Order: sequence, then C-alpha cells, then structure tokens
Amino acid sequence: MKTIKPPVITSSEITPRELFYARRKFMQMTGGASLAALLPASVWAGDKLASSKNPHYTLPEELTPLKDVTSYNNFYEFGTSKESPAKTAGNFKTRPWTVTVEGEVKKPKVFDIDELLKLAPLEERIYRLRCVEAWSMVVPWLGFPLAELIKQVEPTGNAKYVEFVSFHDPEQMPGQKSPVLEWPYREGLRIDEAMHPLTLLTMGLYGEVLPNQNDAPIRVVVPWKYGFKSAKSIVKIRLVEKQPVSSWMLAGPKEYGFYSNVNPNVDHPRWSQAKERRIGEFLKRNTLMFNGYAEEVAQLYAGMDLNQNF
Ligand SMILES: Nc1nc2c(c(=O)[nH]1)N[C@H]1C(S)=C(S)[C@@H](COP(=O)(O)O)O[C@H]1N2
Ligand SMILES: [Mo]
Repeated sequence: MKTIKPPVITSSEITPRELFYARRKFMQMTGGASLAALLPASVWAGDKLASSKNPHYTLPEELTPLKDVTSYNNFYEFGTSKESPAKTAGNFKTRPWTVTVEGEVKKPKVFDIDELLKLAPLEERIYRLRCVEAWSMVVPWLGFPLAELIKQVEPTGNAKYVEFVSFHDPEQMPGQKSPVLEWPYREGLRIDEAMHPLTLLTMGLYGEVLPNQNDAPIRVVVPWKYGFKSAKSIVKIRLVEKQPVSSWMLAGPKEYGFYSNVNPNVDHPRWSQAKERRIGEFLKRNTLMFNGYAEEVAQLYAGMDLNQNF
C-alpha cells in the first residue's frame, strides 16, 4: 500500500496557491525543519506538526510502520474493509473544521481546529492501540490531554460523562450511505476517564497531521480501551449527566459494552481476547490487562465487576 498521500489536495484548498508552492520550495530548502514555528497551523493540513516527545509515554516495542498504520484502518464512514479508508478518504475535507464543546459546562464553546492545535503544547506519545478484533498497533500520536480542553469549558457538577460525536455527511463519507452503524458515530467515556492524563486529544501521528483515513482532523485516543472507543473525526464533545449510548452499543449490546476496557480475561461472545496479532508480526502476543496501562488506570475501576461492566 501507499504511504500518506501527498498533501496537494487538502493544502491547496486551504491556502492560496502561491503560499502553497512557496512553502513547498521553502521546505525543500530547509528540509522541512522548524517551519511549523514560522507559519500558521492552518497551512499545515497534510504536513508536519511540531511537537515534543513525552518521555513518559514510550514503549519497549517496535513502532508499527507508517504504511501499515495508514493502510489498515477501521473507519466505517469510509467502508468496512481495512483497505477502504485509505482508498476512499482522499478527498475528505478537513478544513474548515470546528469542534463544539457543550452540555453540562459553564462556558460552552465552538473551537476552530486551528485554534485547538494551539490550545496546549503538542506532545508525541507512543501508545498501543488494541482493536476489539484482536489486532494491535504501536503508534506515535501527536496531541495533548483531552483534560486541557475540558478544563477550558468548566464542567458543572452534573457532568458525569462525555459523549463524542463524529462527522456526518454521506456525500463525503460514502460508508454512511449504508446502515452498518447508527450515524453519526457516537462514543462516550466517564468524566474521570475523559480527564485521565492518558486520554489524548489527537491531531497527528508520525510527526504529521492525521491522514484522512486515520480520523482527520481530530480524534481521541484512549489507549487502555478497545480501539472503537477512540472516536475519529470529532465535531462535537458533549458533557452529559447520563451514560451515553454509543453506536457500537446500539449495534450489539451483548458484544460491545460501555466500558470496553482491554481485558484478556473477558472474551468477546464470538472470540477470545486473550491474544492479539500485532500488525506486521506473525506470532500472536498475549493481550495485557488494560492494554498494559493497568498501573495508571486500574484504580478507576476499583470494586467494579469487570465481567458485568465489560
Ligand atoms: N468515527 C469512527 N471512529 C472510529 C471507528 C469508525 O469506524 N468510525 N473505528 C474505531 C475502531 S474499531 C478502531 S480499532 C480505531 C482504528 O483507528 P486507526 O484506523 O487509526 O487504527 O478507530 C475507532 N474509531
Ligand atoms: Mo476496533
């Protein structure tokens, strides 16, 4: 499969042509270094994103190659096969883009994506992503804790959960023409999960803005939960009092619970969750409790029956 598409389409849409070509030339001259500091974030769709490595979030495992991360995707808005998003998301428009944060908050706000990119310093964090289908990846994500955003809107005492709503436009997202899921894609977290320092509001991977097939332009990554909890292409974040019902809970309530913490001891009704295949590897690995993040997150579920609250 191909690596990331050249940024020609997205970038030329959001910047004057002259600027686009001037930037390319400049990049060739400088090797692309330190440009992010010189140009506004909006110029960077499809390009480099400046960040600093967070040394706390590295892993003793090899990174999944970029070409696999960007060509093996679950993004049902662009079709249900793993290869489909890379092939059909190319023209997806990710500018202009806003994220509305509303509900049980004192200061609801509509954030422009370029404003969001500057809300807090971008960190590079290497996380495992474990899909409920028993494959996994290791990806260097770029983002900052979702808590930074939530703090800005000042949740009220009634904010017990956070709901994420993905983009909905069947014209741009052909997968939404078929009723495989209830559209728009919806997910949710308990507020303490959403505020947990591991929960990353993510705008990039491998040093670049998110490619379209990996949830451009903004997603969450919740590394101790099955991949489907990490909603892509988010347009709305709602703080609510009642536990939200996710698209996957509607699709299969016995198979996809609200918590969906990675747990090798609780099998999916149709398959085991004890092992996983790391993309690019042949032999299966043992799946780790909470995907290897137990030290950080087990406390969130103290006293809960994880067989019931799957
Ligand atoms: N909006 C939306 N978000 C989504 C999905 C989706 O189909 N639509 N798939 C989920 C699933 S099942 C997984 S495993 C991850 C995959 O992320 P990746 O393609 O970046 O590996 O995204 C999750 N987020
Ligand atoms: Mo998944």
